[in-house]
Formats: sequence, structure tokens, C-alpha cells
Amino acid sequence: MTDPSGFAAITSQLERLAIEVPSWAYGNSGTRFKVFGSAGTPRSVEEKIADAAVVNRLTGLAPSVALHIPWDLVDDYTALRSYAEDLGVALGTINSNTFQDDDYKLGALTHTDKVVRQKAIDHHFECIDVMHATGSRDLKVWLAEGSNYPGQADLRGRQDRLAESLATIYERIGEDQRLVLEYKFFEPAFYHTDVPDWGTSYAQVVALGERAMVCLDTGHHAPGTNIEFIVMQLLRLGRLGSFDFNSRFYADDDLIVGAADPFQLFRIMAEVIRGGGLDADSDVAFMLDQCHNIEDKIPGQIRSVLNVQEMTARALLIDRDALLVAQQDGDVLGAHEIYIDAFSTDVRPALAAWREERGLPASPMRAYAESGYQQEIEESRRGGTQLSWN
Ligand code: PSV
Ligand code: MN
Ligand code: MN
Repeated sequence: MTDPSGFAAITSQLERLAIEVPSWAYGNSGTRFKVFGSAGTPRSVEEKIADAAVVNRLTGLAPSVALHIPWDLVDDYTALRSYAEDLGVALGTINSNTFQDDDYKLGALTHTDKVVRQKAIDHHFECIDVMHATGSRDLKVWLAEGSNYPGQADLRGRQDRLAESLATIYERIGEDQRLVLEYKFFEPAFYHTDVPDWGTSYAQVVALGERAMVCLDTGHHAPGTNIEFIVMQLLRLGRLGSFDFNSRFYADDDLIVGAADPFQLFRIMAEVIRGGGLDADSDVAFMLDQCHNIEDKIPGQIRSVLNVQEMTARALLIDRDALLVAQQDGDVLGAHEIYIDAFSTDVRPALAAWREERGLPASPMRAYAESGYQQEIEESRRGGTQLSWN
């Protein structure tokens, strides 16, 4: 095969791309208006993992599954780990959950009441116990905390209590484990959020220590935010721990990554590559944080990891040497054209051929449709309670 785009030169880097899938993507989900039930939805954590394993088997891209506690509560995490490994996937990031308990209405790690704060800290300790059993590296902390009305809360006091609570949790994580702190600029609190932006997350994690990092969820920014700039800065500072990928038109839409704005995904991956985030020694974790409200969940996840792979391949094709020369020469439009040339390259045929070379289906979407798995789960998962997003 001729290789006009230079695809052969990027496959060693592309080979390193791994995208963790979230267990909650396989449950039913919706909006505050309606959660649609769908046939074949998992009724247990094991069935979610089985579905995630299908995504990995067909794409070779999704070797681990993130769990959310207590949504994915089981008695024996060591057994769950073996079950997952038998299906060819690992258990990945453990997500804590302090947003569905009445006690946390006014805060969890930031609450003015020490008893409530300790309850939230203890929940994180339980998550760390789970991590030891599952072999997980990352504890991901996203906090729904904030206030709705000016004057409702002492912003400074909350930030101080947050620092103290996080320090207590951080002390408990193992030498090979990390704490990743996710930020979000609004929702469910609307006036202020205690970790609204990368700067706050960065300030908090730097105070904790070297194994504390920032998680960047692509849906958690105001419209118009230059997300790739944040990616660049966090990589430069050595604190980009992980991504929660999804795409959005308005806010935290949690749609299929790359569906709304593939160019933004390209720009993000271009900065990841520029900053060493795809190098062999990189610790940056790539994850999806998505829900599939109206489409089938497994092909939704397959489409998502393929989108990330496709935009990563295009970003790897940027002629970095030529770009540097154009940038240094002040060649504004020349530099821009080099960048856009890579974005405009259709890598799909090359990716299909490369997949086949590695024993994977050329079209994982088609392979899934033809596999009969969807029909099989729709038939076999009739009894029991289908799991929802929460
Ligand atoms: C919050 O919007 C979030 O992005 C966090 O990552 C949660 O863990 C996830 O959604 C699922 O609620
Ligand atoms: Mn997220
Ligand atoms: Mn979110």
C-alpha cells in the first residue's frame, strides 16, 4: 500500500493509545426529564464489564473499565478483578461519589460539620480499599459541592476545609496510587462550585504532593474556553493526570467524544502529543465520561474510542519540523495551513488496514452490528433490574 500521508511513521505512537471506558456508560441514562430504558441493559456490574470487554475486543483500544462507588458496589472486588481479567480487561480508575446522599446537601469534604466531613472522608477511604483489591492506580474525586446564593456560604472557609479533607485522603493512598481532582464550573451548585476550574484544582493538588493530579473533563468548561491551552499548561506543569472525554454543544452534555467538534478533539490531542502526553513514559490517563441516552450503548462506546483514535492519528501527522520553521519565520498562514493539512487528512482507510494487520476488524462498528451480541443481550437480559446511570 502506498503511504502518501506518512501513516506508517505514526503507528508506534498510535499503538500506545489506550482509552478507559466508564462502567456507567453501559447503564440506562437520560436527562432530568426522562431516563429511557433500553433492552439489553446490564443488570449487574459483571454485565457492564462484559459489555466493556466487547468494546475492547473489537477495537483493541479500551483495556480498562472505570468503576463508580457505590454504583458498582460488590462484595468481593478481588473476584471482580479476576472476572474482568478473564474477559481481557482491567479494572481502572475508582470514582468516589459524594453527590447522592442527603447528608451532603450543603457539602461533603467542605461541610461545616466535622461529622459530615468525616463521613465523606471515610467514603474515600473505602474507595482506596477497593483500589487495593482491584489493582487500580487512580482515585478520581469529583465534588458536587458549592452554593446557590451569594452569601450562602463562606467561600474561603470551604476552600480551607477542602484542603484539609483532601490532605487526609491523600495521606491514605498507596505509593503507586494517585489522587486526581476533577473540576467543573457549575452544576449541581450554580452560584459557586468549590473546584470550578483547573487553577483551583491545580492549587489544591500541588499542596497535596506529587501523586496528586488534575482531571480535565472536556464538558466542564464555559463555552468558548480554549481547552487545549489548559492541556498545554497542565502538561507543562506536570499535573495533567487524566482526561474525562465527552463532547458537548451547551454544557455537560456527555455526548460521544468528537461528535460535536472533532476539530477541538484534534487540537486537544495535538497539545497532548506536543507536551509528551503520549510518550512511552507518560502517565496521562485517557478516559471517557459519557452517557448514551438514546443510542445503543456498546456501539456508542465503540464510536467514541474510534473517534479519539482517529483524531490522535491526525494530530500525530502534524509536520512538526515544518510547523516550527513556519512559526519561527512568522509565517502565520503557512503555519496554520500545516496544522490544517494534518486535520484534513482522511486516516480512516489507513486505520482500517492497520487494524486488520493486528487481527482486529477493519470496521469495529460493522463487526459489532454483525456479531449478534446486541440481539443476544436483548434476549438474555430480560429478568432482573436494569441498571441506571445512578
Ligand atoms: C460530573 O459531571 C462527572 O463528570 C464526574 O466525572 C462524575 O464522576 C461523572 O460525571 C459521573 O457522574
Ligand atoms: Mn467527568
Ligand atoms: Mn460531567
